[in-house]
Amino acid sequence: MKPSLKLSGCTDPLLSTKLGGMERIAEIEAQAKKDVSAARTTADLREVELRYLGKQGSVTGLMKEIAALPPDQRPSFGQAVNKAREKVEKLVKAREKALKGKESAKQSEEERIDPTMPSRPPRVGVEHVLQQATNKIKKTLSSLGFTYYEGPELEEFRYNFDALNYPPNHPAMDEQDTFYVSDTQILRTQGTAIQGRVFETHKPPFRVFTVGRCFRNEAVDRTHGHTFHQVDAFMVDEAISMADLKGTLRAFASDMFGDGARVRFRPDFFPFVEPGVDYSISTPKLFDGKWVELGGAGMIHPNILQRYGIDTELYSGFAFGLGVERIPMMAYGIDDLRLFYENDLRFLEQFS
Ligand code: FA5
Repeated sequence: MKPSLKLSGCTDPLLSTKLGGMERIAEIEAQAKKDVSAARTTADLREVELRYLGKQGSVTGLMKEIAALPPDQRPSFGQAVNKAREKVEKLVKAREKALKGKESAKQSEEERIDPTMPSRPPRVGVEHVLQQATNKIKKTLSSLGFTYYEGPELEEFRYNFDALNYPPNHPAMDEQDTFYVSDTQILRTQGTAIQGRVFETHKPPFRVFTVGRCFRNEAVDRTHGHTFHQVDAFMVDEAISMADLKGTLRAFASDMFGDGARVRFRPDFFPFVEPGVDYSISTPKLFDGKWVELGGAGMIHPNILQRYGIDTELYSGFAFGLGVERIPMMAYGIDDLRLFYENDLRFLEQFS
């Protein structure tokens, strides 16, 4: 005799039919078979599995009903449900294997590497435009007989100011406010700070230059940075005059900007030179031929030479200090120095 079912607690609509228990088992099994083979992906299959074998699944629902049957019907109904469950489990497993095989074949195809493809060309970097300018400056000044000297960026106050003839508390220092690390150590404001170090260790004649970073407490704009670069050079020998300074800076301008570059000197004040000038250049091609100031220059103040025991009757010297950023700005018509520091490759790669 076929077991009949009470339908209490049953959530599956199939079970609420009037079918006999065994027929319903067969029906659920048949439906499961169809659903399993209709699953196209392992994710679909997981849903089907839950629908039949999950906590709320139809096969699980059948199991729950065993207890509600009269005791004599329980064994045969229970066995039939168990068999159905095993069958559905097997079907799911077999389908899972097939789907996984297909999916991994598809994945390997998608991720296939073709070792015969030509490799991407290596990306070759470009030397930073300020480094290029620095190299060119070094080459030019070396060819004019100057020796490269490196001073520290974290400089002693006395080399940056006292040794350069700044009287204590002189207002000229206000123009070069900087970052103080201690009362005696600062981030150097000017390349000229190397002078004292060279005078302490060298005897004239000499021609020396340095290129490096300088720092100032500055409101940043198109032509001013809090960090920037300067080239600073000086020469001490017998009977050096303004003519030597002008000739050197004219040669420097021609080398950096070509023969069409013009130079201009106008009186200016710096505590460490007398007389002092500012140095500007103009080229017909750029900035409509307008004058652009590159830096300051002058004859080294006798106070400085005497401070280091140099006979000022015999020796004299000139010095100049220029902004490095101004050189590529002038050469390439760049009107904002902040571009050098933004590290935008679209800008930097133009200078290869
Ligand atoms: C000086 O620094 C002097 N040491 C130059 C000098 C050396 C004069 C030897 C005489 C003898 P000045 O503060 O003007 O001078 O700076 C020189 C150049 O450095 C400027 O013309 C400019 O090109 C560059 N410069 C100065 N401050 C900045 C800044 N904040 N950002 C970018 N460039 C700067």
